[in-house]
Amino acid sequence: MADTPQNPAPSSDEQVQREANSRSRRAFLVTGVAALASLGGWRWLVSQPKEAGIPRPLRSVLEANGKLAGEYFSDAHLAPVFSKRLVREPRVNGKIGMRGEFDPAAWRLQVNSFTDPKRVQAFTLEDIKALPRVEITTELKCIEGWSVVVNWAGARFADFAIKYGLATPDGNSTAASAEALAPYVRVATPDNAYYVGLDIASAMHPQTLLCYEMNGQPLTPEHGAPLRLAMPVKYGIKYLKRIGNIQFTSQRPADYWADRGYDWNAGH
Ligand SMILES: Nc1nc2c(c(=O)[nH]1)N[C@H]1C(S)=C(S)[C@@H](COP(=O)(O)O)O[C@H]1N2
Ligand SMILES: [Mo]
Repeated sequence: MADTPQNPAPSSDEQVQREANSRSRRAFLVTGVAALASLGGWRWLVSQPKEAGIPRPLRSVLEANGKLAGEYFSDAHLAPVFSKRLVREPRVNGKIGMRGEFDPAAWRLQVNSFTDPKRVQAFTLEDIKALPRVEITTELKCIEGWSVVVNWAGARFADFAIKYGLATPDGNSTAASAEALAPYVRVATPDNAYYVGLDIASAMHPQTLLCYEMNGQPLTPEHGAPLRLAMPVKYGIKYLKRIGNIQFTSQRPADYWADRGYDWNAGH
């Protein structure tokens, strides 16, 4: 989070609300869950017995993960989507972890193995771009009190984790049980100066993206090139720019702003 909020770029609330209401969140929910179901890794999950419409293993993982609980996939927890006509350029807000020397050409996304954190896999931007491209237009809300509608493009975090079997101890994307999934994810800048902690349900949420484009353009360095998080179910503090490292973990990871008194979940 940056310095003092200046020149906030508020979206027209009324217009935004109208757009939100004109869309069927239910339809979007179905699309999101169907997208998960189409991934081989989730096939076992959706075939499981359901409890209130949510496959039981996922529900138990969600419950084990605390207050977000089994309501997670209800429409109340899908962020509204908007028309692209409403997008604005967000100001550059927050430069923690982005100040040092940085060579985008040498950049790799490093992922520590869940079971053996010393084992690191490196991915290129091309690896991320090879995953299905997903575009969403949602509201970026900063905890400082401003918000702006932004169009994000990138890969679903879930597609990445599932394709490479990153969230399971055996590196297998078809986990035998949901309990085998890492309960948490830590994401940090290459210099580790900015870091966020995520529960696995938020990380695997269908609207959580590893983004390489913003408002139809490649990400600029100030907005987090080559890769940043966008997760519209959370406040902007979780939209970590310039991702360097991802770690699946069983311990709830530290979080830069939670360490400074903000809510660790930072949902809204
Ligand atoms: N590396 C890094 N990422 C960050 C921050 C930061 O200070 N450093 N600030 C966060 C905050 S508080 C917000 S609101 C958003 C703002 O994104 P933007 O600069 O693209 O508008 O980035 C988030 N990601
Ligand atoms: Mo923010």
